[in-house]
Amino acid sequence: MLGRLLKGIRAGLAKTKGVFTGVFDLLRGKGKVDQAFLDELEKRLYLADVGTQATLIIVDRVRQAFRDKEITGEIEVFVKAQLRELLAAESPGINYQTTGPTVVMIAGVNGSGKTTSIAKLAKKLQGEGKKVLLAACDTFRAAAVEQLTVWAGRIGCEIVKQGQNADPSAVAHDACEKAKARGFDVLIVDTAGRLHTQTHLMKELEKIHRIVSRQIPGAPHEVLLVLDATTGQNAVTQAEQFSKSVKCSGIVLSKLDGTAKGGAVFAIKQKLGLPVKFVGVGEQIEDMEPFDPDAFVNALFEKE
Ligand SMILES: Nc1nc2c(ncn2[C@@H]2O[C@H](COP(=O)(O)OP(=O)(O)OP(=O)(O)O)[C@@H](O)[C@H]2O)c(=O)[nH]1
Ligand SMILES: [Mg+2]
Repeated sequence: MLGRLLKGIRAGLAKTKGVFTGVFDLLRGKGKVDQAFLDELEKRLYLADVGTQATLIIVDRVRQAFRDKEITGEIEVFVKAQLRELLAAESPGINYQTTGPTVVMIAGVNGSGKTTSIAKLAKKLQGEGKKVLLAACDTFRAAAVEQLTVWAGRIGCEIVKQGQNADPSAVAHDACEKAKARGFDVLIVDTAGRLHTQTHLMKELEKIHRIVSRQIPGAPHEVLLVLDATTGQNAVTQAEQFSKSVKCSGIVLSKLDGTAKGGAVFAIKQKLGLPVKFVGVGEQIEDMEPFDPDAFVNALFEKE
């Protein structure tokens, strides 16, 4: 299991790994842990997009543990452990309900990878034996319903939809009814891309949330924010702004395959306290991995 996981993340992280080479070259070098070394470590972690806060924490801990000591293999082990610890999540994966459908709501800005991530997630859950229903609540963008319908057809998944410009909350309502009546295990709700500044669209998101919570106790059980990893630190800012309107439970970090900015997972976790739950590593249906901090950090530090 871990082997397969590592393989997917490894491939997806090829570019980010390149940036992290700077960090582990330093840790595998010779000399002393002096101020020059610590400054260099700070610079290289920062360049790897780890983010200011997470970088300062790591450098400070290295300073406390190794100041004036020789650089040995121990320091690499230490830094890896620190990186893992920064990413550790209390609730990895989906928070499944034992009774009634588990509702997973997906949100994010335009083009971040929401719909693709939904298809990937649905396929993964089906593979785990779950009965999955999709709700096409992006009625705003032309062809959005069609796009989700095509995915549903490909993976053999049922979908609740209405036409373009229908009220997304009405679609969500119908989907909840169907999920309950027909014993679906998981309902995944697609939503239109939006910016936090688009007040009416943010209100609409809140309304979908409200409707779902009225229909099914405790729902939505997950609100996953899909962030495009290629936007690096902007993804962090985006998440910060989004979280002000809807309470998110985790992140899906998409497009990790196309970027050297995968280090942003550290900044996201540090700044927002939101766990990355899944990562997207390509455009194909199988290109999604549950996020595993150990596998992630190991993949970053692996030699070619
Ligand atoms: N390389 C790569 N491309 C991805 C990944 N996830 C999504 N994409 C691509 O990103 C583009 C946008 O994906 P969508 O899933 O349509 O994004 P969305 O957030 O639903 O977009 P809107 O509904 O328009 O807001 C598509 O071309 C996807 O194939 C990923 O993990 N890796
Ligand atoms: Mg979409």
